[in-house]
Amino acid sequence: MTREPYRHYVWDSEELLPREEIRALQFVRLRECIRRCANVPFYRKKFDEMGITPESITSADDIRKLPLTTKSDFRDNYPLGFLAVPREQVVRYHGSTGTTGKPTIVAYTQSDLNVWANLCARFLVSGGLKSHHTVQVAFGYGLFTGGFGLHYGIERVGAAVIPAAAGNTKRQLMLLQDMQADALVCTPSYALTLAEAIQTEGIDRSKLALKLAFLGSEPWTETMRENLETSLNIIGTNNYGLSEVQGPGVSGECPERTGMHFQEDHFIVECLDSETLEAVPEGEAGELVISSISREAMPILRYRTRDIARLYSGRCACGRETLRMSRVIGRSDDMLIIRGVNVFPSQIEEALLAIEGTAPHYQIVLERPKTLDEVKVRVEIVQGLFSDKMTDMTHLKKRIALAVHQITGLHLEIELLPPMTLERFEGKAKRVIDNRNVMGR
Ligand code: DLL
Repeated sequence: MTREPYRHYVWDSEELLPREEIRALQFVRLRECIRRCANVPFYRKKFDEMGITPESITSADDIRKLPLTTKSDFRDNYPLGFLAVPREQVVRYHGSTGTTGKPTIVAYTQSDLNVWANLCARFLVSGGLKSHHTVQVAFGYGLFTGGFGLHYGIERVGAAVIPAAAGNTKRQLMLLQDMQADALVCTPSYALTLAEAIQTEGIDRSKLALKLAFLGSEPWTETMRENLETSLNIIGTNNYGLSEVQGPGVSGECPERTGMHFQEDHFIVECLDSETLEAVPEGEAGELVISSISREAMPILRYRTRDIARLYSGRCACGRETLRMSRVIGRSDDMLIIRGVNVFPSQIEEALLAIEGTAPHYQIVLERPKTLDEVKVRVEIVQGLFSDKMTDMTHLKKRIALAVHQITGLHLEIELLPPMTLERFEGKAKRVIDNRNVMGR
């Protein structure tokens, strides 16, 4: 790929702040943030108990002295217990759909929306977006932050948005062809669904104008990226975010692709051991804990994301000196403990995709017929390779089992499926089917 000079991948000058200036800005913003948090009863109580005042914070490192916030704190303060401004200053609400019951509601002032659009513009530009591009957004528009977040970021860059919204794959394909979008925004698993549909519908790839894809909102692997880049003929960049601290725009990749740059002038990120809550050494996997230090409506301190990733420091060739995060290895709540071994679905994906002949469609099924957990990995075979010949399939199964063993250390049961057997996704993929609680009912 011939690449333009790095300045073409930078949206605003703050992105290139030297490290010391980032830390100085974080300190100033953190103090202001603590003042705002004092309007939130949950934090006020904690501050009183812990003796925290804005003046007791003397550097950005003092983030460690502050209380943690968890998903259940949001639940306990549903819907608007974390609001730090009078309700009349709120101009937008979003939320994340929890797996259990009520969503987590997040609120934004006009200034929060402005910052958000800017932060999305940053990762879009660092992934190659230009004002002359047309972008098809295939994320849900609604409480989910993906659709609206990316939408306003794209407009901020001056590119044109096609707000196609999630799903309706046939219509997505029609729009891609007719409107000649250069860029696509969706989850990696939906990009896969689209790539597959392009093939099955017999659409001539050269008739599409797609060049870029901004993919995020769920874990995916490097092999999945290679797969999507080849099948869609795009450059796919990864971006990360979560509703509780804003939505998309928390971090995103630059052309170097050596991790996603944290937007550290607006967020302070830590990487902690989930058990001890101590910082892990740089480069080691831990839980990301994020504070949104510039938000007005809902400033959040040290939110335990449950996302497991690694953090790296050091100046990137792109000029940014912000911390970079690795791909999300998995969520601590998605971590499977199989016969005492910790496994993330992404590790199983990595193993499956390393084997030629497997399709990137798989499911991990957990069952507990008696007292022990049993795990089956169901994986689709690519068109043309699924064979009636027992020996071929047994051989393939063995190779997959070996690859899974090499990466996870576990011998798991593998089930091969004909193409197009498993469910396809419009938003975030659901890879783990946990039947353990329904067994024996
Ligand atoms: O998914 C925000 C978002 C929208 C990010 C669009 C990027 C693009 P939630 O629905 O609150 O918000 O889900 C947040 O999704 O804690 C991660 O577990 C996961 N996640 C988000 N981005 C990535 C990514 C949006 N690039 C949760 N890689 C987070 C892996 C991701 N996981």
